[in-house]
Amino acid sequence: MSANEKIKDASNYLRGTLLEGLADTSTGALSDDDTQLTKFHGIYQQDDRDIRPERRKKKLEPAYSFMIRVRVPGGVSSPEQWLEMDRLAHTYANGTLKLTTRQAYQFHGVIKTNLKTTVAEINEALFDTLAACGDVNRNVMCNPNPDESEVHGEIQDLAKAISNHLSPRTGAYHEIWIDDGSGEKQKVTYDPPILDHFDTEEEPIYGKHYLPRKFKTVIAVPPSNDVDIFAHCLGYIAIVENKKIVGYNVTVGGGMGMTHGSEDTFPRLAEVMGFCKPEQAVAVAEAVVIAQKLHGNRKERKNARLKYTVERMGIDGFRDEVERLLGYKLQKAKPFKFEHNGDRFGWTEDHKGKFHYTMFISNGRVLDTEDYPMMTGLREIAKIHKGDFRLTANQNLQIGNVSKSAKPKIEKLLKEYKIFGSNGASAMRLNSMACVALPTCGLALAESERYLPDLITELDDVLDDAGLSQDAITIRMTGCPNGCARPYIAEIAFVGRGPATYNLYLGAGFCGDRLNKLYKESVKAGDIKGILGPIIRDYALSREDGERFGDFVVRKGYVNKTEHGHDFHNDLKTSEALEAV
Ligand code: SRM
Ligand code: SF4
Repeated sequence: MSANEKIKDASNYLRGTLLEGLADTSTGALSDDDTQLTKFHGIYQQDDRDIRPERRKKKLEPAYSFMIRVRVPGGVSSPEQWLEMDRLAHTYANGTLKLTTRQAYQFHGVIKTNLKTTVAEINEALFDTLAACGDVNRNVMCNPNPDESEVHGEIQDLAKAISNHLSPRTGAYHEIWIDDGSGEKQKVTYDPPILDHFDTEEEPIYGKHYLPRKFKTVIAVPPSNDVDIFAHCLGYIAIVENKKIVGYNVTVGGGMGMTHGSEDTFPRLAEVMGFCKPEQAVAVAEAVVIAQKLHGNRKERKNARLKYTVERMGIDGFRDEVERLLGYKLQKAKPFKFEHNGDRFGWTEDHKGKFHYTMFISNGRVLDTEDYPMMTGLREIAKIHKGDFRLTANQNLQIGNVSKSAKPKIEKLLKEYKIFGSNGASAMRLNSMACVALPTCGLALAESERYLPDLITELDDVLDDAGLSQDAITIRMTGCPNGCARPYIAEIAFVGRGPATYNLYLGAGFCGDRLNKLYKESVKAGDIKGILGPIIRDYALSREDGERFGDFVVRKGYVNKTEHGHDFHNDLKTSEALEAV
């Protein structure tokens, strides 16, 4: 078993020595083993990397604090919940809210002595942080427009049902964070497992070792692939006939993370495994989770994700196992077509006459700056808004369910606080995402959130000159190869290698349906414009009608097409074509 498996084994269902560690005021940190367990409770220990060297010099312990991730199935919050998240960000965290690439909220900079109160207050706001991270099923994503059609409301319900069903049942979360002071053990009640594969009393689905690795579930409604379905362990593609969901194509085996220089690790797109009826969807999720629990690699964490299990067993072998656990066969998958990923900005009106306003939030960071008091503006909107706030899968925000009569008041506040759906940004910026990286992420090798906006400003000049500023091209950046902004399905991607140094990938599909390929290794930040500029200009001049940037760079031979995850590292580029360019 890997070290993490041993920690889980000894943890008494995720309790570890967390209560003791929280009470210890001699350090701002928790024990190493407990920092692995806090992830299951939605909490990561971090330190401020900007001041790490200075503190080391002064022989001080790192400036420890914690990141807390709030689980928001399908991304929907009420205005009251928004106000609470805003208040907690200012009271206990660093005064900003981070909207993640998986429709969740994150707080950064919460110190140990404030952890318990913050988590308890999150729960009082009717959210939780349980299973926001850790080796379990995490926040379930779906399109954030549940009122766009009846169908969208149904997938929102399915996201909640899967999220509830696959929540860990351990009482540890309540005992540690939501102690009511009575000294009584908190009772946790959840619906029982559906399938006949009961594990232990405390964790009937997961058992005491939980899953070998994190597990991610999403639901998509074609033609929008806003959730990037192929990047996730388990996915449901809604099949709609006569405005009704007749069932779902089930996808398995997607994932982004890899390690530089290790060809045994690679991003992989999920494959369609079959079709299930709406009433079977939750049982299918349980069966896929159990199949991964039984067959995932528990020795080597780097190869423990479901994508490697599916790669090893083959899609047919994996389907056979899921069907064995279900006790019935899945049907043959039905045709579907995605046309784009990313979000659509500005106002839309739904079938019920309600309005929804999607706004671009640069890398999901909600904060006030002198020029752009966005956080204050959203707070003022939340005070009068009767609808909801919906987090998208692309770090953006939708002010949802605005009535016709309330719309002018919201519009007035949007104007007053200079909030415009797309803020006049280029289409490339609107289709951009960067992960958090420095200074909080302990795994970052390079800047990401703090650098991508400036890089796009540089590239905007090239796009303007080439007449492409309104052409959508997906661009994503991550500070390391773990892939938190899903870079390997972006038409242009930068993946951190070292300080101000990135690998440049090109050629993914615009709908998130093809992986990209390494174009140039270890590019210095200052050289990026010079490298990308000529390719962008070539695209403007010689693209075919309607041809997307990702398809163009493949057709022109800048990179070869990646047909499958296991080809990702092969055949880095077509050198003759490069010479020709
Ligand atoms: Fe992630 C680890 C941030 C979405 C793949 N991710 C981390 C940690 C917790 C670093 C750590 O382990 O110490 C980062 C915390 C940074 C910080 O300071 O906040 C982190 N991941 C994020 C977020 C906040 C990025 C963002 O800017 O929005 C996203 C939170 C999502 C959420 O609400 O749950 C986030 N992470 C993703 C995604 C995208 C997705 O799921 O759609 C991926 C790629 C998809 C996938 O899972 O394959 C992703 N994160 C990883 C990995 C690599 C996993 C792997 O299979 O190798 C790690 C490292 C690990 O697990 O060991 C990681
Ligand atoms: Fe951190 Fe790497 Fe994820 Fe970026 S991609 S948040 S650097 S783990």
